Amino acid sequence: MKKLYLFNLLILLLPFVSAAQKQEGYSSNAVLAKRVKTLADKYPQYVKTRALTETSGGKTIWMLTLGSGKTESKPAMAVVGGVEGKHLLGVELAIGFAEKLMASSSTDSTKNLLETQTFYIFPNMSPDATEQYFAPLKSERSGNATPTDDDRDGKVNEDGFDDLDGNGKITWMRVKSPIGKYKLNTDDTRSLILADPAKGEAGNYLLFSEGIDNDKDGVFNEDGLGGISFNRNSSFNYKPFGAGTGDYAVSEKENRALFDLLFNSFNVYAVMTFGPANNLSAPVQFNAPGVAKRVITSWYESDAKVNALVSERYNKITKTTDAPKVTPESGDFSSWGYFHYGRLSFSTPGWWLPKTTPDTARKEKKFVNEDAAANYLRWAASQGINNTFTPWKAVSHPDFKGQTVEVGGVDPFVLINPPYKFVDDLVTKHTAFVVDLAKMAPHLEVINLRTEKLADGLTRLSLQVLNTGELPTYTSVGDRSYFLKKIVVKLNLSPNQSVVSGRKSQSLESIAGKDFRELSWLIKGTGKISIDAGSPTTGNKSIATTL
Ligand SMILES: [Ca+2]
Ligand SMILES: [Ca+2]
Ligand SMILES: [Ca+2]
Ligand SMILES: [Ca+2]
Repeated sequence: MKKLYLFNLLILLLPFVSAAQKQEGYSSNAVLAKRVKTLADKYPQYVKTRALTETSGGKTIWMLTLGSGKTESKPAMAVVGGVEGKHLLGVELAIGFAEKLMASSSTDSTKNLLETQTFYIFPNMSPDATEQYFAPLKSERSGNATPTDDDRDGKVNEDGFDDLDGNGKITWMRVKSPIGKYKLNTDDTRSLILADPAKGEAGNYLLFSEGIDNDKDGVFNEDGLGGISFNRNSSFNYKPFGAGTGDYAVSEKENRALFDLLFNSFNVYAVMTFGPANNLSAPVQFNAPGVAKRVITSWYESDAKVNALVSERYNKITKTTDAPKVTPESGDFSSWGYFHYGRLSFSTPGWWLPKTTPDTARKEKKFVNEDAAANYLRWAASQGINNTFTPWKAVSHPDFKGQTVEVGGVDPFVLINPPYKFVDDLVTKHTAFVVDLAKMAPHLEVINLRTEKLADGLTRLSLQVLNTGELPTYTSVGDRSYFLKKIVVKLNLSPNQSVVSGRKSQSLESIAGKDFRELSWLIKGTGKISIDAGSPTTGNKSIATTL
């Protein structure tokens, strides 16, 4: 009798137990720390974790090293998430990659990958900012906790968002006004669009983020929480004095710590960023004047060709379409990865709002005015999502006495982060892509070693140094950088041998994917001779023969 009761109780509790074990949503810093620790505990032979640094807000920047044996002497890829604090998905794609790769670590192909390559994973570079998603007041934030005076009025954080309707999230505020530049979108009157004076349209709404002008300077929410953005503080195309850029490039601890680590990691052949920039759905375009300048602004032609090859794979594997065109913001991390770090640098947001088609069953018409909010609402309806829009509701507002002020609109975060139930599939696809990219890595082989006896005790020794990978041994932009090492080929001679022609030690210019270099020497003397070839991004090979 008692047994039966217990059994029934267990059956009743089961759904709750499994729900509690399942990952229910995006990860807070506490949950991310747990996921990092779980990986290190579960796969000690492959996973090493460390705190790279702490942000000004006291939050840990995690680093995971995946691989086996001497990880620092194998070709490596850096995988970086959370470069943009609003983009929670980027964190999931980076840590999710580590989890999926480890989950497959008993298969031969993953084992082989982990024996030959290293992955440096930085799942969240903006932990101060991403935490705003989990805060009692939910609002989009890019900056860390460094205090900034964004509007240079001598005061810090004096005018942040204000939750006027008390719903725990910062949405939008519209004010009826004849000087307003916005009008209701006739395709969906829940959204507002800019009126087009060229078409004789007049605006009748002012549109702001939700809040009051706390410091009465006439501007709304111009300087709130959120200091310096990781993705605007890099040295390439750095623009000082902008909101969130910092006083100088790489002023922030997290930027500095990551850049120092990467500059010291000569073995990194590619940087994979999960962030706003996107050169994977469509590759960068080579632009000749852009590489003729002293400070180059275009990818080199050969590197752009590699980008095109990688982009082709990305589209094939992830099957994503309709990606919007994005211009990287100034000081962004992914551009730094190419222009200043000199590596192949790839980036994708991983998800974007699909282009919707009208649902005729719902009597929807084709949009006349393209608008992200209207498109989102149509897409959300098709997905059965009906809790991410706050209906516009009048509030009394101290800065607009006697005017109609309404608060409402689309929730923060939802335009760039999909519902969490989509995340697992996105992680699976992007993990498959990153693994494929790793398989394209430069890889060195020394082949066709031949010896030919000549007169006077001389031997001609020749061989080919082959790059079996599809990526080059280093980039064209890397030629301008100290931080990329060339392949060095070195002869180890026996005591009675000498090199008559050819160099005992030489470095090789970049070898393109599937390409090779032919080398030959004239050697005097007999006995054993060995040749070492290698570089940090390609791995090393040794080959020996007897003359
Ligand atoms: Ca200020
Ligand atoms: Ca609100
Ligand atoms: Ca203000
Ligand atoms: Ca405010």
